[in-house]
This record gives sequence, C-alpha cells and structure tokens, in this order.
Amino acid sequence: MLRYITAGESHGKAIIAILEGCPANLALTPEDIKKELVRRQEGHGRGARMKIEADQAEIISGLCHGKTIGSPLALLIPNKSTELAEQPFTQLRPGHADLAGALKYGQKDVRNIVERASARETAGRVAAGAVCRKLLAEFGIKIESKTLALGGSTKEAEWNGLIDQAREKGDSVGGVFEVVATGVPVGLGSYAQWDSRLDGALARAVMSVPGIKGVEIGLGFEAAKRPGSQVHDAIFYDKSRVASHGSGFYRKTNNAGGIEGGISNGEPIVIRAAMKPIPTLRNPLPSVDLATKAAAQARVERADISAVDSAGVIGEAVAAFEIARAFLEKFGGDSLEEVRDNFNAYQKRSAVL
Ligand code: EPS
Repeated sequence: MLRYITAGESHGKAIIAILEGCPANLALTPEDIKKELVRRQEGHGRGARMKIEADQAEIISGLCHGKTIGSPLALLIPNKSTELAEQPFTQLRPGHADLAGALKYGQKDVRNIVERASARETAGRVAAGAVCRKLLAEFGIKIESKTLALGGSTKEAEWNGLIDQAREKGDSVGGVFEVVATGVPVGLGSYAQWDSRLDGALARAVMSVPGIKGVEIGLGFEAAKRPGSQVHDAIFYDKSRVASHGSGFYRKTNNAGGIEGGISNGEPIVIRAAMKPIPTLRNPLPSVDLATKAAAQARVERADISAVDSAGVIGEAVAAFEIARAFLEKFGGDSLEEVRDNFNAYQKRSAVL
C-alpha cells in the first residue's frame, strides 16, 4: 500500500515526508523533486519567505544508485528561516487554525499552533507527490494545473493587478485552480465500497490542502443545474481506435471529469478547487487576545497575499499521490517491472473487450 506522512514545523529545522510503498527500480533524482518544490514557491503574491527559502529535498533513505529499492523514502527539506519559531503571540487570526487549535491542544502560545498549521507543510506533500508523479509518468500519466480565477476575476491579465491592489490595502485574495490528469487508465478506484471511490479520495486530498473551501470534479456544481441529457457523456465505439488508444470506446465530452461510479473511465480527470484568501492580513480584522480575552487586532505576520498558483501545484501533488495509490492498488507489485507486467496484461485484456 502506498502511503505517506509529513512532519516538521514552518520555522523548525526541516519539513520531512516519508513515502512508503513505492515499487523498487524507479529512477529518481533530487532534481525530480526540486523542480516541483521550485514550482510550489512561485507565483505573483507569494510572501518574503519564498525569497529566503530555495527548497530542495535530500533523499535520505529508500534510494540506491539513483533507483528506489522498495523501502520507505525519507525526504528532508531543510528550513533556512527559523527565527519566528521563538516569537510567542496571542492575538488570534480569524481564518487560521489559531483559535480552534489553541483550544483543542490547550496551548497558551498561538505560535505552537501556527508552526505546524502553516502551509509550509505542503512542501513535504509536494516532495512525496513528485515521486508519485515520476512513477505515474512511467505509465504515460501526466498531471498539470492552472489558475482559473483570482480575486473574483477570470481574466488573467487582471490577476497581478488585483494582487497588487490587495497588497496596498493590507488585504489578500483567493481564487480557483484546476488540476487535470491525463493518460489515466480505465479502472482505478471502485464503487464496491465508499472509501474505494477515486473521486472521494481525490476530493478529500484536494480539500485537505490549506485554504481550500470547495472542490468539484468535472462539471461539478454546474451539473446540478442541467438536465441529465446535457450532463452525461454519450458513449461511442470505433474499432480502429483499439490500436492507438488501447480501447475502441470513446466520448466526445468529459462532463464527468474522468470518473464514473467512483472509477476512472479513461478520460482526463478534471478537478477544480476554490481557495479562500490568505488569513493573515496586514490590515487586520478585529479579534480577541487569547491571554487577556480583551478585544485585540489579529496578529500580523509575514505572509502571502495570494498563493493560488502554488495551491494548484500542491493540488497536483496530492492528486498524483491518490492516483498512484489507486494505480498500485490495481497493478501493484514490489518492483517497477512487476507493476509494468500487471499493467500490460490488463491493457491487453481490456483491449479485446
Ligand atoms: C509558506 C511558508 C510561510 C508562509 C505561508 C506558506 O512562511 P512564513 O510564515 O515564514 O512567512 O509564507 O504560510 C501560510 C500561507 C500559512 O497559512 O501559514 C510556504 O512555504 O508555503
């Protein structure tokens, strides 16, 4: 079973990801991970921290002579900025984990909450996702993302201006991004049990990215407004496609977003997510001081104005993990060769259907 966890605080020594269940003999370099970490740091509206960090992961286990060996991969991303770790605060920031976290964990210093709640943790997810992406690429599966809307505008030409305006006002902006996975074979996930459904797994994973408040697959909320005849993707068959596509079945539309009955149907998997504006505001909202219970302005800290592009990259990573997990559940083997044999046998069998 493919699984991962992360550890580490935003201003602690490092962010760490441990990925277990990756088959042996997958070629992997620190560069494969670094290029995704670099993408996570980019985008207009990112804060000063991104100029301090130049994220890269050291692969400290699970790799020998540039290939995975089937044991857990430990990926360590050192933090350069550690100075905030020792700065206690009690002025709760609405929209962040500050209040709920302090009450839940019985903490008097909100610093003890924000250090782990920080979106910096997603560097670990992107590192683990980069390995999954490398595995999926071996089977022709690619995952990309793009920002669709920012600060309420779908016009890309306006986005940087909206971020700059928010910065001047001490405010922040959210947006919408889309993740698309192509080349996903038919048959990942299952309707047989609630927690086997691929759409459920993907929605949960994308919703778990900090700041995400909405997730949809395919037409999503729009499907609820249309009659069935304008939602469901008509099915066609053309025998001549078998050689080139591995199957004669095809669709002309993809309103389902690549998943029907909780199973990938061979069309691109399309996921969209809505990200709320960053909660730390330079022009802060009214709040309460956790220590005194007196009215106070929310804490102002170094923060991003917008991180929608980055959230898209993180969305790709968590989707890569879920698709890789479902892929290995179906075609699983301890080495890449074994997975390939299983995959090829299935492709051959489904091509004759
Ligand atoms: C982040 C690192 C953080 C923030 C941001 C994400 O660094 P610092 O707190 O030192 O400026 O830039 O954190 C948040 C958006 C958040 O909600 O905590 C990163 O590496 O992505």
